[in-house]
Amino acid sequence: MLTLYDFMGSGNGYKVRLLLAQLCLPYRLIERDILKGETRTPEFLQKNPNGRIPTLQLEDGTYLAESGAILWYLAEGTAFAPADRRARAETLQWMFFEQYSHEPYIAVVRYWRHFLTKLSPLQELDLPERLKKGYDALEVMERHLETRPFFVGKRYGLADIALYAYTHVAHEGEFDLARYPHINAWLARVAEQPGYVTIDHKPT
Ligand SMILES: N[C@@H](CCC(=O)N[C@@H](CS)C(=O)NCC(=O)O)C(=O)O
Repeated sequence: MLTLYDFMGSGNGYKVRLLLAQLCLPYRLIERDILKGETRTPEFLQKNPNGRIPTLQLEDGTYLAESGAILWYLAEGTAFAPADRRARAETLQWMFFEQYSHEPYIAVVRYWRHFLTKLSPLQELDLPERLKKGYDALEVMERHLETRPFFVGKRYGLADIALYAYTHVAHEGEFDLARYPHINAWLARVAEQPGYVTIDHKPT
């Protein structure tokens, strides 16, 4: 059986838990508290030398890290990963966008404001720029969704899962999503997908 190492508040981990639920794949969840450094222990670093969740242990005992890589591994050959060359590349385009232009701002600001009791002076200094870049990413998404139901083609898939995870909790970083009608309509469409689970979902 698959084993997922995860922290329940994590959007990166939620991407994997959401897809696992939608694929109806059974798995074992092992929680690691990132606030207590539990992904930085020698034991965990043997599984993922980068010291981060999500980390998935496959049936053969090997480990796979990085939410995007795990999503592709699990979705290969299913309707969540397109078969068409152009659509596969577009899916990657949005997943790289999420990792470089979205997550470092929207997820990091949410982490600071939602999980930490106090920001460090450096974080306080960095906050306005992170907020600006987070809103830049939301603008790009809003424009793309003006004319489309989902990020790639007409179908819900990996790009939506990757971008949904931190966008739907962006308000926990005090991002104001009210000004993005197309993003809000897309968030609602994602939440209507078969097998959808919320960010606090654990396997039974
Ligand atoms: N690019 C990675 C990011 C993973 C990541 O940043 N994980 C965070 C939680 S969301 C973590 O494990 N932090 C604990 C630490 O760095 O010690 C992914 O997409 O999986």
